[in-house]
Amino acid sequence: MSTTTAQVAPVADVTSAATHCPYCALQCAMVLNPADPAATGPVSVQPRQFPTNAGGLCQKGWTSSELLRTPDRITTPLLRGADGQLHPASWDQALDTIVVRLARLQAESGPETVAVFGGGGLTNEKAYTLGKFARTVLRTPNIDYNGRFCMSSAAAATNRALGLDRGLPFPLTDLAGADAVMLLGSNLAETMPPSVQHLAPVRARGGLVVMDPRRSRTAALTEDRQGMHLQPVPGTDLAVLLALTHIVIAENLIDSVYLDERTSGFETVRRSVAAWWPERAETVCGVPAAQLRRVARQLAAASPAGGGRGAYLLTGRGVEQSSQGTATVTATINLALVLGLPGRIGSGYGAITGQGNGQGGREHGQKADQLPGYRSITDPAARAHVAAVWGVAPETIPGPGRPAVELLSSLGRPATADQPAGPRALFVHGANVLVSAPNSGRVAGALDRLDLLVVCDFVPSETASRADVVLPVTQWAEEEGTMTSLEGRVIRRRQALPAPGQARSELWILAELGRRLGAQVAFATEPADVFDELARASAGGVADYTGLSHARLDDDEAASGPGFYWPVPAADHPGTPRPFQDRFATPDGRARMVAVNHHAPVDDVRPGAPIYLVTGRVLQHYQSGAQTRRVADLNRIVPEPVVELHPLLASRLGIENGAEVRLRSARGEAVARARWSDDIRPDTVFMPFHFAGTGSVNLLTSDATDPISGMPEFKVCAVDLSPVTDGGQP
Ligand SMILES: Nc1nc2c(c(=O)[nH]1)N[C@H]1C(S)=C(S)[C@@H](COP(=O)(O)OP(=O)(O)OC[C@H]3O[C@@H](n4cnc5c(=O)[nH]c(N)nc54)[C@H](O)[C@@H]3O)O[C@H]1N2
Ligand SMILES: Nc1nc2c(c(=O)[nH]1)N[C@H]1C(S)=C(S)[C@@H](COP(=O)(O)OP(=O)(O)OC[C@H]3O[C@@H](n4cnc5c(=O)[nH]c(N)nc54)[C@H](O)[C@@H]3O)O[C@H]1N2
Ligand code: SF4
Ligand SMILES: [Mo]
Repeated sequence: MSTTTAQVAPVADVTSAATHCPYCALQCAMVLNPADPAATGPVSVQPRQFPTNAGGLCQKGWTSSELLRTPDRITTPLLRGADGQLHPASWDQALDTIVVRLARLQAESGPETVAVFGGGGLTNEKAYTLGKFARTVLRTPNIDYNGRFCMSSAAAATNRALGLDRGLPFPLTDLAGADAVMLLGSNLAETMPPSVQHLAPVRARGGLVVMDPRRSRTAALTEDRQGMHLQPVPGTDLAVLLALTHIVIAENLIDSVYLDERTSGFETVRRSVAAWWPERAETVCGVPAAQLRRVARQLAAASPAGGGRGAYLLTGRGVEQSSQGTATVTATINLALVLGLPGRIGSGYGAITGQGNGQGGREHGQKADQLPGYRSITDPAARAHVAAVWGVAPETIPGPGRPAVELLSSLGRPATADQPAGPRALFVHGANVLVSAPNSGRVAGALDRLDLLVVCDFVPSETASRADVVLPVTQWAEEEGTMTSLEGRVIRRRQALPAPGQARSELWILAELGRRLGAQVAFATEPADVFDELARASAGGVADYTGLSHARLDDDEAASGPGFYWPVPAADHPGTPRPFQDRFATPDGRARMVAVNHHAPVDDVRPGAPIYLVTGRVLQHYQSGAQTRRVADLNRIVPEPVVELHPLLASRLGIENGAEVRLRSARGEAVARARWSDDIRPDTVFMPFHFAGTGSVNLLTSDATDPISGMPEFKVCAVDLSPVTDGGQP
């Protein structure tokens, strides 16, 4: 046990900071001006010019600084006492408690008994340190993160097809030049509002195509100038894509020169889509064959081979959060390849990354199967490289751990004939799994089985409120670091004010825990130093940051411009806005086409559960809502969960507009207020996942996962609905 007392860092007075929004991957640029840096006054937020947001912010960005002063901000460590309540404690008490209990659990059950759950909101520096901490101090393979819920299907498909997963392998501003942009299961108008301005020229040309079972705000944007909204049966996007590819091939709209020069596997894909003629696909997905033909022809006309200005296919969570998410993204890439789009200026395929550092979060080693630099943890050369940076022997680095859903369900589970015991302790850094994980009733049971739950957060999220130890951390405006945006652009997060009370950076917490646990490995705590180390660890990897440092990023921004696109393999390298121009990142440089086929959702509609439930987001709230439910302006606009349903369905079920509805699935029940809307298919209801308690939609969702990516099927499951009568009883 430690004998030194944790020192509280001196408070620096900071005034104005040019930084980026704390929330989504668009990473809109803003300037923060604290009225009174050391005390509790308000902090003003002003947008600043940056290519992706072009001076815009959404409501969440404008109100982001309110959370810095939230009344229930956690400002001291908290320990659960004998009375079952959380009580303030000193850092020494909190860290020593963790160390003593971890040592006992690991002595009893081995190193793997400790698990770590990270987040795509952590800076690159924190994500890197967390992965290093798990592998070198805890020596556990069991680390994964909420990006598994977000980007894992797109990542798996893109890595397989193109050899490298950088969400958008082109600047976002490139979209404006295209004749067609097809958004598949993405609602940009609510999830990244300032990005929509880049689509304006495309819309003016009638080139916006949106595929969504709802007429979302984004789908509505197609109506001004003959764009198109495809409204498939939930979970059938793959059938749509197979049909579109069928049409492009059958009508000889393919780019044969490109297919010959830049791809492999076309023949197998051609055969695999042969049976997906549009009339057959229509019976599966409900999209009229004529509309499928129109879209295929429009995309082909927009493509370089068709003589157009270019076309983009972009996927969002609507098509990816599926038990066939990897296959659906693969089919999207196949369609893009037959049209000759990827790797061409003005055309391409991209996945729209979600969380603030959803891109960097999947590069630096907090994913179960990865080491820093987007290296594979099973690759001996990658292990040797990273081991040398960490100063450990390669064989001491554990192998791959369990992906998120499996990790969560294994917590506290006793050993059985065919499964080892699950972890007994869990560290959570930057996720609120009790609200955001699928089948959350089961997650609650798993968290209850733990011997030790440690949560680092700055607000008492639902998950933190269940913890044995809560450690208070800094918020975005109180720390330095880097984020990697949806474009793969590495940018600087800058500190505007000191952290309140005893809140500390996770870099310090992990270093201090490492020290108290007797780590032989050194942990830097200055973000710029951590960055230099992660750059070395990334050297020669796919996501190569070798040529970057905080100083270079700062100089660049002062000079011209904002951040560098990875890979940046040398200090004089300008960065790589469009990595696939000359070749793909596969061994032979060709894009790999892989045949895929369609199957129904795992939890499909049936008697007793005849309605599709789809889930997603609304503009005002962010993710589990842990942050935005604490922002008064946002909570006033959207104070409670609402279930969107078509008036035809509502009247059949006797559900009034504004009445309470009970939803039931094979996993559980939830209650929400009905909102009639003819923007949704009459066989489908929509509910956002931003709320906790009885209004939490993840009580209903399925934890079936994609066999390749481990992505849960958040988007589609089967439910029944009934009006709530007499005070909550059905
Ligand atoms: N306001 C807000 N913005 C955010 C976030 C937030 O929580 N709130 N989170 C950020 C993060 S982490 C992410 S990942 C992104 C997500 O950004 P998006 O992917 O744009 O968001 P979602 O609302 O999850 O899903 C998009 C659409 O998918 C549709 N959908 C549902 N099922 C299906 C289906 O079977 N097929 C098709 N084609 N579409 C379907 C939904 O109706 C929804 O309109 O947003 C980021 N931005
Ligand atoms: N039904 C349904 N469920 C979904 C989805 C869906 O579309 N439908 N989408 C999924 C997706 S795409 C995502 S990304 C996940 C997101 O799910 P979560 O990651 O659980 O969502 P957040 O609310 O962002 O949780 C982040 C938590 O970390 C805290 N935090 C923020 N920054 C830091 C930091 O730097 N350090 C620490 N220690 N804590 C920090 C916040 O206060 C908050 O409590 O949800 C998934 N769940
Ligand atoms: S779009 Fe995303 S990054 Fe921009 S202000 Fe809104 S939440 Fe912040
Ligand atoms: Mo996400």
